Amino acid sequence: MSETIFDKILSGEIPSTKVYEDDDIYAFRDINPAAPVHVLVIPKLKITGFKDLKGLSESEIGKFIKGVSKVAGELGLDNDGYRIVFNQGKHGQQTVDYIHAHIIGGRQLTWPPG
Ligand code: DGP
Repeated sequence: MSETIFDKILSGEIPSTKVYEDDDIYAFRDINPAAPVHVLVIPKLKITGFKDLKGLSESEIGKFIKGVSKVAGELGLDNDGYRIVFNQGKHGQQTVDYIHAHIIGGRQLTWPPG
């Protein structure tokens, strides 16, 4: 698995604005926010994308998803809501091959996405 920009963010080689970290996940602000709140959450155990979830145990997946929920709550988004996005592959416009959940909120979002 080749090293990605998110590997470097996790190691501290590339700076990021951290919003939350525990033993299992790291959350940081997206460099190109699509909304007033736009945070990326990665599991510390790397897989390349959503299609590779089988590479994590059910416990690890649970910790990741629960972590995403916790971060969204700590960002103050629970009341008004938010969107979670996993971009996968070319058609999904995934640009970084390290699985990441986008937490997007802080304004009224529209549907469907483009
Ligand atoms: P995706 O298209 O799902 O692969 O989204 C990757 C996101 O990563 C995109 O919204 C921009 C963000 N991003 C790319 N490079 C950096 C970086 O160096 N720092 C931060 N904070 N975010 C980045």
